[in-house]
Amino acid sequence: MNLSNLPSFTDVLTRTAERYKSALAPSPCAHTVKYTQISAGNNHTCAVFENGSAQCWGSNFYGELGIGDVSVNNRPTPQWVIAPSCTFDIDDDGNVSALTDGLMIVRAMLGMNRDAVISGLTGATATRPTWPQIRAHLSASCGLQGLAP
Ligand SMILES: [Ca+2]
Repeated sequence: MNLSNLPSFTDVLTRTAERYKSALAPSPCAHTVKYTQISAGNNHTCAVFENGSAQCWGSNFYGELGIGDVSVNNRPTPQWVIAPSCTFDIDDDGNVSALTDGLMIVRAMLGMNRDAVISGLTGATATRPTWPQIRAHLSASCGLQGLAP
């Protein structure tokens, strides 16, 4: 075996450094849109793109990220914010009323549940006449997380 053909230790280090340099160096971002606004809370950050879409990352304990899911409390990578499709016709009876729909929202936000929220407030033609249906609507469509079961 001819040991004179082996690379020197310095050559090996130099080649190894060159090989991994590209992996360590930042590469240009592939996004074609840019952030226009960034807002940071204590444990989360949200950014708005110039097209109006938004991403948030960080703590999601209270649903801060707006991703419609609080099952994972921490999201270190940017998550697309789900645009709420909330209608204030909470019981879906075709009528938006502060005295019925608005009061149900207030009751739910105060921690009430079941009949304590809906009693006497759902319309006769409501397609969401029960607490589970209303709770699901408030949670999934309106982004109200942590409502009483
Ligand atoms: Ca209604």
